[in-house]
Amino acid sequence: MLEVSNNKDAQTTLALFCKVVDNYGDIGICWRLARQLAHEHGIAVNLWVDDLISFKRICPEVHTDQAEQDVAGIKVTHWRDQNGVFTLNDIANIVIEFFGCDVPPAYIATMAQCTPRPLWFNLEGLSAEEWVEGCHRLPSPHPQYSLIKYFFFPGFTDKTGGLIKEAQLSEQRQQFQSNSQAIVQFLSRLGVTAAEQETLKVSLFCYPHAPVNDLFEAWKNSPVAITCLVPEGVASDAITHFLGQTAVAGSHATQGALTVRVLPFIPQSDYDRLLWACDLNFVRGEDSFVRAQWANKPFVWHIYPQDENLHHVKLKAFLNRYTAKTDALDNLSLAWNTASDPQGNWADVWQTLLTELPQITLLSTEWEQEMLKNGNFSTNLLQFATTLA
Ligand code: TRH
Repeated sequence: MLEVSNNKDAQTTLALFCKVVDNYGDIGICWRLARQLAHEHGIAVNLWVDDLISFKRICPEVHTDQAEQDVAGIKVTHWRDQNGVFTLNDIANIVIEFFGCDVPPAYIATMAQCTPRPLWFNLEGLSAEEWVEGCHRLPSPHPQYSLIKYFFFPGFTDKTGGLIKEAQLSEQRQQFQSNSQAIVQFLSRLGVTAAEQETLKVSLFCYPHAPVNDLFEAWKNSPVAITCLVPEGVASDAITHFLGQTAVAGSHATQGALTVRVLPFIPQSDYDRLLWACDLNFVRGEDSFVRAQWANKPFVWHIYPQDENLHHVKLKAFLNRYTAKTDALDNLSLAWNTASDPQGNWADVWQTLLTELPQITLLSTEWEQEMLKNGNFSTNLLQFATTLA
């Protein structure tokens, strides 16, 4: 047990504050971390989240009308505003704010009255850029109180916090991937037909501005049949255009070598299985991007867009580090993020990548082993916390 309270027998408590800026990545990461801290480290976790509707999309057990609820052994508090009155008993031993999301002022003021002081971390976004190593674990003293907040960065090297990965994940993935019946049952449950399951299966999760139409044109002329599985709500305009009807779960159409099938938006654990079941995954943001790396399948990342194309710098920083790739994967990744112009050569880029998919799949296993050498994000965080306690 992490000893950060006066009472050595007490269970360590942790408050994780999450504001959903947009989409599902903020709550997706926090929910994953909350579960791991509770289930693997025996910590009493209180997840504060401002948007229960987004949370419910990835975790259907969530009730959107409850101020407090228990979900999978984690206390979930609907974080409605910055007000609130807190006593010393309300304050957790460890406080994590996701992405500088501003813990309520009264909570911070009460933290400052605790003995010992809670350990306070700001959980930062994932980037492969060099500067991350220099900022990881940096202290930031509070201007008013005797409190220090530490920046903690996920990352791809041993000078960062590493990546979030559950202890049993590789084993679960291997069991699933080696059980063809389990894969058939899973895909059938999502409505994927037996014939579609025989084709090259590609999952598609991207932002609306991705050049989906260009890729679909290349796929229509692909030498192998492709089934593109796209959760409802993703790239809806492009999917509707292809289908010739509104893109709702269950709708599908075939043009040339390409079948596009719209899936329901699935719970987070099923999304992992989808990545494991497909031959190639298009992922985005941060959490699905990391999960694709644990799927041991080739993937193409659609990075979250930033002003002045800053995201292109981040994309290239990752591609420079990433070893499970070929030139064709680099080319498609850059074109997919409009960081390069394939000048009408989408078909060439695709066909080269297609022949290299088996090689990239093998390299993905090596990448996973490399990343595991950096340790696990939650364990690294708790080890760092122990040094501060
Ligand atoms: O949804 P994202 O684009 O999220 C984020 C946010 O935009 C955030 O503000 C930004 O900081 C970050 O990207 C970079 O992509 P992400 O991170 O991949 O999160 C998606 C989550 O949704 C992930 O936990 C997987 C989950 N998911 C499901 O549970 N079911 C599904 O069907 C799909 C497609 C995803």
